[in-house]
Amino acid sequence: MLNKTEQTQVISLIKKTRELIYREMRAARVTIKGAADYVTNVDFAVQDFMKRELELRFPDIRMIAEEKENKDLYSNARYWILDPIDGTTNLIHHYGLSAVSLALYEQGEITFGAVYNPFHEEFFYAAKGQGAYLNDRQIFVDENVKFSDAVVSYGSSPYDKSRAKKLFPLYYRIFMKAADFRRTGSAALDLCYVACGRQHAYFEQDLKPWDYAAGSLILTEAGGAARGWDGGKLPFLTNADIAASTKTLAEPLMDMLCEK
Ligand code: LIP
Repeated sequence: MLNKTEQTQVISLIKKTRELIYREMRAARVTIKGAADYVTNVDFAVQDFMKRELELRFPDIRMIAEEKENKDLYSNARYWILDPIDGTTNLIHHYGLSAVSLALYEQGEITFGAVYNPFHEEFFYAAKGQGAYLNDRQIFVDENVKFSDAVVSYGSSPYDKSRAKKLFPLYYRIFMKAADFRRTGSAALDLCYVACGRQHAYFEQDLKPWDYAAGSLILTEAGGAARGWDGGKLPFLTNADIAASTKTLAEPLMDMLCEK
């Protein structure tokens, strides 16, 4: 576990990416990794900065990150899990919903998570057992909402459109039972938006560890639930299908996701 001084150090480090992100965006260069899957010079600049600065302060903690090779991972080790820019497509189109997402993985669980959107100046963070915060104000899920009044967000797996044939009928079933949908394009922010009550549930398939690790701790520390579509614990070191919500909506959401 990070102590309070170490948490403050890491939060300050992540906030320093704001200037770097704005500077790099002025010379944005986009590389296509695959269908609807992009990486920019901003992603690489933030990853290089965070890797260098974290290694200086915490030399014994390896990093897992989106824009690097991650192999020989062990469940009993400690890792930083970094998405330098979650919501890269949004960044390319100046959409304003992109975030730096950093988690600390320790022996099978996430003990610290931070999600920073520099475009809205919103900094979400949580430490295990210490609550969840947005800009230093404690946050909680909006627990007293029934499914028919819920705002539900989802991920559309745009880089794997073979999933669409099965996913869209599922969206229809859930949409007909909820109040409305949202699609932000950032899993990390979706999880944080459920944590602070802007949304009440979120689901997406095949998310990478760096998409969901930090946001899942922020959500559970805000009183929510984040599990796999099979109802199991999240793995954190591998991809996962995420079902996230208030505790009240966890069962109805799971029932709809598992409906054949
Ligand atoms: C994004 C996720 C989002 C998903 C996008 C993309 P990235 O992460 O946060 O939920 O639907 O396809 O994977 O690639 O922008 O870091």
